[in-house]
Amino acid sequence: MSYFDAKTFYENFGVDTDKALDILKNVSVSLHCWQGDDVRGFDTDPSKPLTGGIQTTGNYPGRARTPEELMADIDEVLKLVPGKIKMNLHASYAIFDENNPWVDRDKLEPKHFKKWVEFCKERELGCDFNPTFFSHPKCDPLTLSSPNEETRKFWIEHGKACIRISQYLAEELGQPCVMNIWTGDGFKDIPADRIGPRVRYREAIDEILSEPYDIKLVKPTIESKVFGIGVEAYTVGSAEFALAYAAMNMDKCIPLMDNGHYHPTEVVSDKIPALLAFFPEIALHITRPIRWDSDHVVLFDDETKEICREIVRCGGLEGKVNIALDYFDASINRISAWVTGVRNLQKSLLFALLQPNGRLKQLQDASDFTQLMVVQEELKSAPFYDVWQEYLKRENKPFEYYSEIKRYEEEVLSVR
Ligand code: RNT
Ligand code: ZN
Repeated sequence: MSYFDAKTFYENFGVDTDKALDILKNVSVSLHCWQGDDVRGFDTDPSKPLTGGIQTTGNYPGRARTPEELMADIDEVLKLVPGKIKMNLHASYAIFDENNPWVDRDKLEPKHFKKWVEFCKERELGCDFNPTFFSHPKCDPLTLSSPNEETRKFWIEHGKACIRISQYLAEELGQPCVMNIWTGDGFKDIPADRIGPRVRYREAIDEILSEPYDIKLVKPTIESKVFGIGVEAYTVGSAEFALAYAAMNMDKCIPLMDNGHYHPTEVVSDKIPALLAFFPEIALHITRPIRWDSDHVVLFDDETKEICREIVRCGGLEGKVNIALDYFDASINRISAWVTGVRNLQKSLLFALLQPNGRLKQLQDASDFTQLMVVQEELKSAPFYDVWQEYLKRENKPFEYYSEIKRYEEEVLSVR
């Protein structure tokens, strides 16, 4: 089928494919820098294991080991993905050199991210940011919820430094910076005191957010989690904790949902409209959990499509939903992991934009559940692929991308 035929097909359902493509190309998707180097960063010993309940598995060759390598890899990704990309950095990706020697995380400054700003400016990208509360000797193992005054203070100072860096990124790049607060704080086994760490965590976030920032430029988000590896029994920043914090501090921050952070039968697609009934703005980490928060590459699968359908149906593309990717696979080519995930998210957004949402809502409101099922099922085999191809064509991106990734692997990654 040609794009013209596909367009006519969708028109019969009242869907304008050109309009969908125009919307899609302006949807900002935050690209997580940490897929390129297995969440190692540049500020700690890369031979030390990750902590905080997250893990990368696999040792596919070619991991980026320096800022230069990571930036080159991101450029390769940008060549192959359509749409509007925003960078997403962690504080652990600070760049140190002769003029700016290593400092610990509580002493980080905007200047340590100057090279990233230059990188983003040259490519006209915005940038999101994350304090890094894991994989560091000062995790005792707790960070912001630690009973140890000195530990907690260190991490609060880190959080405040990150607010200043986020404000700098937003001002320099002319786009708001979403700054996500996530800690892996928790316990391997049944704790004796569950409320103590949570009260300390609440107070620590209060202190971080007392650092001055312009809420139009810096958007702090609070990410919850159910459990992590080695932290199976108790997570300080649980779903109720994070949501309650965001709800009580709506003028200061936004809730963030990662779809790997819930019990396996819970779905974030259903939580999006629940939150948007109260919050003017929310944030998402889109990932693929297999049985747990395994952070597999995002696929064009049912839940990703459903998440995107809710984003579209709830008006999320009009500034209500901040979309970021969050996964890390070290067992396959990392560029391919990145590109495949971004493209699948874009595909899912396109799929959602090609639904006759107004008509489907009418059928639901008229209790015509028979026709609702029939129409939705028919649309699953609509000529979606032709519209996707047209999108790539308009965006000047290759349809087949594996051969380019293979070339880059042979010429660049395999000689690292
Ligand atoms: C971990 C959280 C968190 C991290 C990144 C690296 O479970 O999802 O968002 O993946 O900050
Ligand atoms: Zn996440």
